[in-house]
Amino acid sequence: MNNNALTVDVAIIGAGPSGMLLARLLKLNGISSALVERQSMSHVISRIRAGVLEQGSVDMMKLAEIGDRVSREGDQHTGFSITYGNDSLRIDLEKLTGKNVTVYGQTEVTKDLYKVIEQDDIPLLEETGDSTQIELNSNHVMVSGASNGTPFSIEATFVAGCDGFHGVARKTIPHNVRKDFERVYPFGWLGILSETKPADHELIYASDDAGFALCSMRNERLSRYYVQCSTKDKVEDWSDDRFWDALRSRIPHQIAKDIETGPSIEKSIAPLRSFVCEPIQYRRLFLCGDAAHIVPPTGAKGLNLAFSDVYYLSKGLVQYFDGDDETALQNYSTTALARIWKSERFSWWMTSLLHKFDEQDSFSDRMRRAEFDFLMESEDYQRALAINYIGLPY
Ligand code: FAS
Ligand code: PHB
Repeated sequence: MNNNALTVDVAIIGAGPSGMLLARLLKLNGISSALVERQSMSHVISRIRAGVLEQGSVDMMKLAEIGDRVSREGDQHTGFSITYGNDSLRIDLEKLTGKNVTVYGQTEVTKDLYKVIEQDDIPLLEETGDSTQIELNSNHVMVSGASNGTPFSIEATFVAGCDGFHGVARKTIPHNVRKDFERVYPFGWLGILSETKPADHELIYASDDAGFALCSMRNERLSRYYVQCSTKDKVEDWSDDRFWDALRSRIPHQIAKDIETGPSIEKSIAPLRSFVCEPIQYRRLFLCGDAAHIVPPTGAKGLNLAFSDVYYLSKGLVQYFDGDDETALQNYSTTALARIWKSERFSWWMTSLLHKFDEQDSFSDRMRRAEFDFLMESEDYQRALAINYIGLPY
């Protein structure tokens, strides 16, 4: 007996930021959806991930009518620093572009979204594990599985794959239709949270002969730090003392000498890759966010790119269900991929500039240093960086 037989306009696989933002925007436009999530929502909300929102993402939160808290509690940043050894360059976002970015953790975004998903009473089938299956038919889709052991089936007009890099949706596009583009980096990021005063009031992207480090924050008593590590490393290989020593050795002495250290309250290693799937739509299936692409977090683009995907897809779905026309929906993949590839390029460039590649020869080291020196000297080059960092137009 099927305990959950739903019929909605759009089935959404994945209740991370992409899936929940899409569900919310559709609801506000009178389009019904149902969310399917492999984990428990408490697990989804507990994940520590992105920290920087482009203005476009904040605008999307306002469009979804969840912009109050981020406007109140989000920290406006008018610039950030890039350092190389003891040399430091501040990228003045406000002067170079007239725009800022907002520091507001993805955890908070997810909490804001989940609150309205519950208020909107949008069906959310959680703890589905790997049970979810997608059936693409000519005039509808079927999504089925088991939520907490209870079978469900969803009949819908379309299905949105918002289920991240390891999800099931992308695999539904046949291999002879889909082309994957990938670069796996020979290093990862070891990240910690500590209840300490952040190293500076702005972010510091640091590079040194020993490798990359990032000083970020969530608030004035919660710091978020990362150091480049080997892909072979395990979290248990990195004591707090080893982490702090590595961080201090990769940032300018002037900053390192005053850094407040303390116990890590979260510690994790993220692998780094660039990845794009083409196309990101197939028949009645549309991919959004990490299901469609992955960027190394060096450019702070992952979450922000997911939001622009949702902007394009929600616009196309609203036009379709309003009976206007199907053009935007038919062109979703082409439109979204144009912005995706430019963000992929920026994230790859920032990663290449700031990380030590194991097999890097002395010539490549000099190229990295020369890139930094040219950035120091050229306001035009700084402006090109700033335009990408604050977020390219949708
Ligand atoms: P998500 O991966 O957030 O959400 C996908 C959801 O789908 C998950 O809840 C998952 O449980 C669910 N799912 C998966 N398979 C499923 C299935 N078969 N059925 C149902 N549900 C399924 N970006 C930055 O900008 N800065 C960072 O510092 C940063 N750090 C990151 C660290 C890590 C470890 C990871 C993995 C990503 C990081 N990112 C970072 C990128 C991250 O923020 C993503 O861009 C963002 O979460 C994208 O959101 P979604 O597309 O919703 O994907
Ligand atoms: C973070 O605060 O987690 C963060 C900030 C900027 C990045 C990546 C991560 O580029």
